[in-house]
Amino acid sequence: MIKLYHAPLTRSIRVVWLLEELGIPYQLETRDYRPSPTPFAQPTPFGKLPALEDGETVMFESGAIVEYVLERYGQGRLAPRPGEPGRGTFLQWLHFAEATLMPPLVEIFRHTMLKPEAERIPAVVADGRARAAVTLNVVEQALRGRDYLLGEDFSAADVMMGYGMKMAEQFGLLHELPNLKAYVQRLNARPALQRAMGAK
Ligand SMILES: N[C@@H](CCC(=O)N[C@@H](CS)C(=O)NCC(=O)O)C(=O)O
Repeated sequence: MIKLYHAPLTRSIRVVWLLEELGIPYQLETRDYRPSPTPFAQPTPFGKLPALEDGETVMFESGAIVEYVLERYGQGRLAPRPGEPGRGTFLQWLHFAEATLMPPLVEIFRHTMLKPEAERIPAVVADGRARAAVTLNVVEQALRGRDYLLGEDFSAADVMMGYGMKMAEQFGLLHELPNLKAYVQRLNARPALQRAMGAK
């Protein structure tokens, strides 16, 4: 059975959410998130959350885990298959969610909550908010007239993006973005996300 290293509120929510959407059994190894000045300090394989063990496979990186789970257990659900129409757009948003949306949000998080107060730099927060605003607007435009990133159908790209969007909402960055506000509400209504948010 899949073993998933998880801490509430961390990116491991993405993997719990995906497993719940797909109805795949898993064993949760919940850890306390350890705020630490050095990265790779979590009590999991590789020191990061999430991490996944599935037989011989032990891996980290939430996007890679999502792709692995889809390939191994998805049976064609929640993603266009390689070569199918929509595959490129799916991969684009799946990777955008971690590689482009998360970095400015993480800077905001580090310099408003994670770091000791004396080490927080307000200019980094201001820069993060400005960069996040531009990035969020790209998704706002992409969601015009669409329920989900691929159109009518919810996909694992929404799982990846949803985590960052909930963080952006927490930082008050969605006020002027009606498509994103509606998108987050739509995602919040999904029972699988509700179960993931409550996973302990
Ligand atoms: N790009 C990685 C980022 C993983 C990551 O940094 N996770 C955070 C929790 S959300 C973590 O483990 N931080 C603590 C550390 O690096 O020690 C992913 O998507 O899984």
